[in-house]
Amino acid sequence: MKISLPVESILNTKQFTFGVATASFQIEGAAESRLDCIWDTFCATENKIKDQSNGLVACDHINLWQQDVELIDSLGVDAYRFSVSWPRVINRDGSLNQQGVDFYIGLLDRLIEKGIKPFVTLYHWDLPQFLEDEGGWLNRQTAFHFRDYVELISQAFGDRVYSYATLNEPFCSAYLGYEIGIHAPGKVGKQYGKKAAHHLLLAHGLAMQVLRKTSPKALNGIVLNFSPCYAEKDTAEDRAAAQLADQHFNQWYIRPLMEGRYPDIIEQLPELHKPDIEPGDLAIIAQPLDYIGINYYTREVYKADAKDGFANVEKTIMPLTEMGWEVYPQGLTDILVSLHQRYQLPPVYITENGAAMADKLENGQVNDVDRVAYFDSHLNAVNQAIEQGVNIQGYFAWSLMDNFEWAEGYEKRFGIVYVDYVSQQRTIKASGLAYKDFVSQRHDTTRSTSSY
Ligand code: IFM
Repeated sequence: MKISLPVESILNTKQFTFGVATASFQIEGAAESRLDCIWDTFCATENKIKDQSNGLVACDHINLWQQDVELIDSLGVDAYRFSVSWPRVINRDGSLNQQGVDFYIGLLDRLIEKGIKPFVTLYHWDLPQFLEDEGGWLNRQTAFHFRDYVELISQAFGDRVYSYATLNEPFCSAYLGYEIGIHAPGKVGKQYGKKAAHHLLLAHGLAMQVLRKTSPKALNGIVLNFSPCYAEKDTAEDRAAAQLADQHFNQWYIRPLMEGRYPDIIEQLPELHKPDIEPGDLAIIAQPLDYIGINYYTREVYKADAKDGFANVEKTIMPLTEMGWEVYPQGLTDILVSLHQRYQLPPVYITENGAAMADKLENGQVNDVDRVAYFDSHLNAVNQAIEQGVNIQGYFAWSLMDNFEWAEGYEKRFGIVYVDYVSQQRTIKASGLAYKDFVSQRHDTTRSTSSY
């Protein structure tokens, strides 16, 4: 099983960036050498994580990072997307923790030496616990603390970073973390979700203003996740339900960035559910972006519902991944094309795409053919979107290696590299080999080791 794209596809050239992605809390471990974050607290709370695990060791990347960089290099990819752990690089008083900063500088320098472009996410969900104790993302001040952290860390990194993303998937931080409570910090209530979302978006805008000054040469942007919304039946009621869900879960995050306003449904929200918007906030949020990162895994299907206006339809269409998510590559083309038609998008990077599968390590090999098929169909979906006019510049496989899958613990494996959590042995899966073969056969330009 191989990954194969039409011969003329830009994805077959080295003009298109291919990478692998991870996030700090999911791989780093070494929790004792940083401040606590909301995920440490969440993991320590009973019944929040399926296998009762935590991020104390994870993939031990803090100790094994040099071999992990060798691994990334061996895959032949152009770029590595990782996140900085905010609680690892700052002290309680907001000053920099030099030991934490040095870890990332070492990593950045090694990547640059290898000619691998560093794509750095500044917030991938690990909010310092002391800030949560002051209200977390429900407290407007957290946005300003984020701005200050971004200023210090981007100055410390100098010109080493190829691309910054301010936030990863603010929908997940706000909705999963502060509205339905299945992610840290586990708050539940419709009065919280959109307030948290607004402060996250404000944090993004403030950080963009900083990055323009501290890192003017980097590609600066944000990463959003999208699950395109489809109607169960082709009826006016179900179509309206799908559109409403889309406003809440997708457009709520992108429209303020692109147009400086929230979707019109804001007018119908009960006062209590509305975000606390101060004059000037939306102009800060709508800073110009050098790129937008789009994460895609699956679609959602909705039907009309008397109580909330829409209700999620349970997945019955096969195949499903181990997460219970439908494999639906057409959804990736659809969301890219519809966003392109609706907004003046900056260049797009697919910053995450991948699948959890029931991997088995047998005789030193993982034959994850279903994941190879997933990458093949989704890369072809990206190609389709490009053919329909979307300016897509790169693609990152989620994930470089199996890791801590949040509330699912270590039971769900997304890696193209298998991790044995007892020995910390890494084994490249068939999907990793297929990805490597695909990226290595591209033509036109060569991976450069020169500075950018
Ligand atoms: O593992 C996560 C990642 O941290 C954010 N995007 C979705 C992935 C799979 O659930």
